[in-house]
Amino acid sequence: MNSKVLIIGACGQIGSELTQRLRQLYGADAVIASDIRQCNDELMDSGVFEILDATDFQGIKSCVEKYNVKTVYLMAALLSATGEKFPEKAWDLNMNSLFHVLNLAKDGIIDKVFWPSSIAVFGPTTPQTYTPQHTTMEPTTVYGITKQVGERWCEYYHNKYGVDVRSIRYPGIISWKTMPGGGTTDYAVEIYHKAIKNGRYECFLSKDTELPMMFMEDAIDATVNIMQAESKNIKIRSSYNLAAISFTPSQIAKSITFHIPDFKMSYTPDFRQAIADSWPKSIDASKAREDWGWNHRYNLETMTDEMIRQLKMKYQENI
Ligand code: AKB
Repeated sequence: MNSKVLIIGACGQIGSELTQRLRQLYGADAVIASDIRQCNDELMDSGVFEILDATDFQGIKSCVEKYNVKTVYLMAALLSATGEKFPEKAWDLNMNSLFHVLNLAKDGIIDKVFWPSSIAVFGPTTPQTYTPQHTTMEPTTVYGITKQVGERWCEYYHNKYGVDVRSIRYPGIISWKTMPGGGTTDYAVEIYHKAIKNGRYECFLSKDTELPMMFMEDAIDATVNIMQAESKNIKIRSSYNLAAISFTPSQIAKSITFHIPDFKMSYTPDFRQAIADSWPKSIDASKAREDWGWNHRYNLETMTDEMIRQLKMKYQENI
């Protein structure tokens, strides 16, 4: 049986689009999608799907053996805002799922692992602009702590056991197919939906809160590129800084008014403001560029054009 790819957390914002891209690249039969719940019809109908709990080692191992899986993308995680509400659950899910997958690689059952880290590994003592790859990291969220610790474990498993694990520090990801869930950067997706449906949006961050962001197409390209790169080119085995664009809520609102002139934005910061304030405003991704040729394609304007175009069609279809 040919070797296969397994995506754990395939119903999430990134997992769902990654699954479809990998199915296009490697063939529908070669990519096993899994999640703790059923996904949308498009994903469920496009290839094999398994219900899988990312904290269940035996469940993951059985699925890997059943399909002769050699590469695992571990996309299941509790994000920053939800993690603050359920700290123990965030620790349990984010850490144990990683150990399970790293241990399968250590035991030679799988060959390759992708694990997403995040800009949440940084904290208030980190330089906020053009944040370097190697710098002070004192995360203040449970999610950030799990990602920081996870990075150390990835590097440890690579150095000690030769595990081929690859990772990138995703910024906020903006997409139109699947909603994000439980993150601090989610406002930058919600805003487009509300702009089209209601013509207004109440933002939970203040107007000048600048954060690193990226359009989904670029995030998927980065994920595929780092996984396809030759192993010798992956010189960082904790996680790579990744960057595309940075903007504030008022700047994204302005880009929307170009398409929807009457769009109105108001600001009512909540607990997520403190999380956003602890994160960088922009990121230095030069190591990813040097080592595996990272480059982004979308800026704020081209991303807004695409979001508005796609969401208008999507809402039109549902009328
Ligand atoms: C979040 O806001 O928690 C995530 C992230 C930046 O990792 N989108």
